[in-house]
Formats: sequence, structure tokens, C-alpha cells
Amino acid sequence: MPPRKIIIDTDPGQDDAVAILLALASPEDIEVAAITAVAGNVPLELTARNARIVCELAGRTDVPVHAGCDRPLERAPVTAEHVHGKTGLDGPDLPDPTMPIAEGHGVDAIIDIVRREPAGTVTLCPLGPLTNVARALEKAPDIAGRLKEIVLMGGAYFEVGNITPTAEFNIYADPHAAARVFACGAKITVMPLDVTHKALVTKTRNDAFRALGTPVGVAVAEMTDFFERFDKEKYGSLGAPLHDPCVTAYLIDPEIFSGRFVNVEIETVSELCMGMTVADWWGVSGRAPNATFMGDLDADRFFALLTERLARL
Ligand SMILES: [Ca+2]
Repeated sequence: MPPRKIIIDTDPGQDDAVAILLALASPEDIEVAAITAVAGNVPLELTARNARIVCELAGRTDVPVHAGCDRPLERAPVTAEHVHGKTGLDGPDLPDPTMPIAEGHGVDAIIDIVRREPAGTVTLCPLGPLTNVARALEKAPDIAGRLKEIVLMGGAYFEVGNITPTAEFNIYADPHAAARVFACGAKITVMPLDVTHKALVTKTRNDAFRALGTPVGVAVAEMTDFFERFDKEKYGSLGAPLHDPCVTAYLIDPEIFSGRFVNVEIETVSELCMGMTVADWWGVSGRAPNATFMGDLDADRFFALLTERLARL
């Protein structure tokens, strides 16, 4: 099997950084055609900067990093510096990037790559708010039918929400974009909080990253050191949840995850429940399934894969 060709749409974010590093460390499984940055955890200028910092950390300045949308489709921007720090990548002391931003808007990069490659071969991997993907689908509706799959981190059902009582950050930050993506007809696989809150960086797991002794291993350990403070205080959890790496781990070893093919609709009207992912887990709505919504993962297998792959960089 040739490696899966993917576009990573991202708002780094420490966990985005780990997701990107895992992809770049796995060339036999994943070929990263481009990275498109979107406003999310921090503003676009910083996410586009952070994506390049991560590429340089991995020694992969050949991967084009495009800047995409700087604000949601309809709502005011929401950011998450309270989790990720002022830069979005607080923790390790990493140098400013020297590689330039690639020419062309991120939305056009998505469209061009999906149209250029054979139909059914490109997988989109959104790790942030879905603004770029929704804009691409709006501008080029034909790309929905050309995608192999969309594998995204976002939403929650049993865990309900993290940015509001009823919504997960990526979906809440641009619910109108999410609604369009879930309605686009492409094959969709979702890594919600129900899964990612079980992908916890315990002390033992973080020690394993640090023990790699490489710049990448140490940087990943320092990133998770930084953003675990927030989750430990908020949830009393054992460590930081590695949300976004669930997406790239799924591409390498899908059997780490289990879930259900269900209907998922996005709330875009009620302010109280804005951005809620209404997942019909129990099949009571009669609405047609449109997404595989993951519910569980084998955390030990996930961290073993992650550590083994990061060791290569
Ligand atoms: Ca993210």
C-alpha cells in the first residue's frame, strides 16, 4: 500500500504539533502534501508561524505551509490562549521559523491538491476549526466527491463540551463551517473528546518522550508539560489529553480506535448549545448516518506508536 496522501488543516496548538510530528515521522504510512493553517487556538499569524516551527523541528522544510482563513464564517473569533499559552506553542524554547509561508491561500491549496490528485486518494485532516475546509467546499463543491476521507478532531457526545458546557472548541469556534462539512457527503471519521480525553499523557508516558533524548522528544515533553496544567486543574485528570494526534494515529493504525457510524448534526441556532455535536449514538433519530464517531481507544497502543515514531525524527 502506498502512503496515504493527506492535507493537515491545523491551528497549532501543542497537540496539533504532536499530530504533525507523528505524520512527518511516518513516511511509509502518510505523505503530507501540504499543511494549511487556520485561526483557532491562537490567531492565524501565530498558527501559520507555529506550523512552520514544527516542520523545521522535524527537519521537513519541504512541506508547504499555507495560511488560510483568519476568522470564522459568521461568528466572532474565539481563541484558547488559556490552554495553549500566548504563542499557542508555549513550553519548549523553539526558534522562529526561517522557511517562508507557501504562496497561495490555504483554501486554494486544498482545492488544487484535491483536484490535482486522482479522485479518492486525498485525505483531509482538520485539527482545528473547520473554516478552511468549509470555504474550500463552498468554492469547489466537486472536491467533496473526490476526497478519500475527512478525519477530524472535534466534537463530543458523552464528554459534551470543553469550551462551553455543550460544545468542543473546534466545532464551537466555527459551528457554521462544521455544519457544512458534516453535510458535505464525504466519508467522515471523527475523533471527539470522548476519545481524546482518554489519550492522557501520564508522567510515565511523558518521561518516555523525554527519554528519547532528541530535540523532538524533549520538545514534545515540554509541550505536554505546559498544557497539562490546564487539564489537571480543570478535570483533575492524570495529564494532558493528546487530542489531535488521534487523527494521525488513526491513519497509521485504525484499530487503535473504535466507534459507531451515526448521524451527527451541528447546532448553529441556540446560543446556549452553539456548536454542540448532536451525535445519534443510540440510533433514535431516524436520520441517516454521516460520520464514524469514535468512542474509545487503546491508549497504551496509541502511546507506544507515538513514542516509537517520534524516536525517528
Ligand atoms: Ca488543534
